[in-house]
Amino acid sequence: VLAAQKAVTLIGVPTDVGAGRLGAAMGPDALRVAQLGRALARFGVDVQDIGNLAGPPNPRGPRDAHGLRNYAECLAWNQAAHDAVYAQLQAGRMPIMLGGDHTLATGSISAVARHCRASGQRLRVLWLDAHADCNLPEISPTGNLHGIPVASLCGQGPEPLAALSGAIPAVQGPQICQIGLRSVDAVEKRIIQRLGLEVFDMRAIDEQGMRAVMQQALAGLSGPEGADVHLHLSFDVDFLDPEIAPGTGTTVRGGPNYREAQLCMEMIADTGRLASLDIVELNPALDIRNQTAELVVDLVESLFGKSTLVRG
Ligand code: HAR
Ligand code: MN
Ligand code: MN
Ligand code: MN
Repeated sequence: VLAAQKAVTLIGVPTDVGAGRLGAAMGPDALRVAQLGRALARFGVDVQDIGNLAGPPNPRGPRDAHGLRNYAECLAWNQAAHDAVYAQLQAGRMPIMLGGDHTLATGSISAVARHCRASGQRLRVLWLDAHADCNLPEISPTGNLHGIPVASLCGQGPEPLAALSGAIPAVQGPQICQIGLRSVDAVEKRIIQRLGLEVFDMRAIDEQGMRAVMQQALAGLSGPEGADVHLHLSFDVDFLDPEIAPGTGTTVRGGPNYREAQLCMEMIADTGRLASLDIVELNPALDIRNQTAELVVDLVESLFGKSTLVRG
């Protein structure tokens, strides 16, 4: 196994309160039906599935005074995700959060940031997504909280969410590397610059290829120089091209194909630093015979070291 951890805990967080359409709440069970746990166990990983966290239902509310929908419910789910992810990290296990919409990365990555602060590790976040997710409440075109987690983590936006890790900001912009972007709102382009995010959009992948992009994204992680790095992967399923991954709520055409996505995962595995993972925005209501969940399981196998040949 090439992940930093041989003991993994699956944490289901069944909610879509941060999304514009219903269905991501069924994501955790779709991943279980696709046998995620069993796939990891085949690599000798000790897998524990602690089931689903509990939280409020989706009120499908209007935009509030700050421009956000379902803020109180989002905060409750994120607090629950934070607490569960932090408990697993403290127990020395690798949390895999099964979302749920991408708002939940605020909770999970806040927990990882807290853990890194306590243990003196350096945190690096890889954010695979079609979207930048760095909107601010007032300027969000939709009011959906899954459009703002990167801003929250970088200390922008609504205070209780931004403060979940116990320090503001939880993460510095340059610690976050976004890959696969192809739908960025006009104001987000400025925020990306202001926060100092490292971004490889689809044009970078087209021009340089996935291999060169991942070499840059993962620079300094392998070997002794990266020994104290905790690598977190936040995997939004809409990163993938909709032709291969239709089961997600905000598809954008022109994403990585199957081979590119596999290479991306294989190169992350090769670093040996992966220590926590979010799988978010899987929407079984929009999927075809669970194919997107099955593809995600296939990709996670690569993330844990599945390869065609003995390498290295
Ligand atoms: N940028 C848009 C917004 O803020 C769309 C966000 C898309 N949703 C996601 N996030 N799936 O990655 O609403
Ligand atoms: Mn996202
Ligand atoms: Mn997205
Ligand atoms: Mn760690």
